[in-house]
Amino acid sequence: MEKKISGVQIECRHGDITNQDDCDAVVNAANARLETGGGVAGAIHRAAGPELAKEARPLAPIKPGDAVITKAYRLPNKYVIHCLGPVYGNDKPEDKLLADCYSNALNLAEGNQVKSIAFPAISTGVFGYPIQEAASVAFDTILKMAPTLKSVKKIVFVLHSIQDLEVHEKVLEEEFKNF
Ligand code: AR6
Repeated sequence: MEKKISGVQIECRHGDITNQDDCDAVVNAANARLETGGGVAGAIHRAAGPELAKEARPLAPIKPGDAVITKAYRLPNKYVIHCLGPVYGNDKPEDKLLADCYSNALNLAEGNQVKSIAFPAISTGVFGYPIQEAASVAFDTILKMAPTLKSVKKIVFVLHSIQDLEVHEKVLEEEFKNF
């Protein structure tokens, strides 16, 4: 599914965040130490190689809502933007902290002349954020920021399951009605 707002294309696709060769940057659903881990962080660090953890180490620890940028090494992208999402039910207010991840990631992308960026569904795995609520926070933040973006022209949501893809498509459709 693809939508356009203020010249910014927003796309939802099924896939793996490590295979997004049409995007300048990919976002990592990181841990505070910016180390490898499970889910997205494990996949990104495995695919990028050990240089990624080496560059990231001095940037850690990060707080929920923060984003930092590194090179992408063996990934087919220029940059990895590492975001620490909130742990649902623990880091509060979780909706603001999750929104901060998306806005801070997009601001870093803008500052580094990134034209296209791929996001996973931050916080919706190990961190337990309900998928539909998380999608609503993500799209609300992105649609509000779209008119201010100068460099970023394509934002892709990469969903690991068809079910998560369907939820995102439905929420994106709904959110578009509010803009
Ligand atoms: N590509 C795209 N999406 C994926 C992939 C992939 N390769 N693998 C999983 N997902 P998670 P979090 C989906 O747990 O909730 C890590 O261990 C997954 O189905 O990666 O922010 C870190 O070290 C889910 O919908 O991130 C942290 O400690 C979404 O990506 C912690 O988990 C996010 O799942 C971060 O937890």
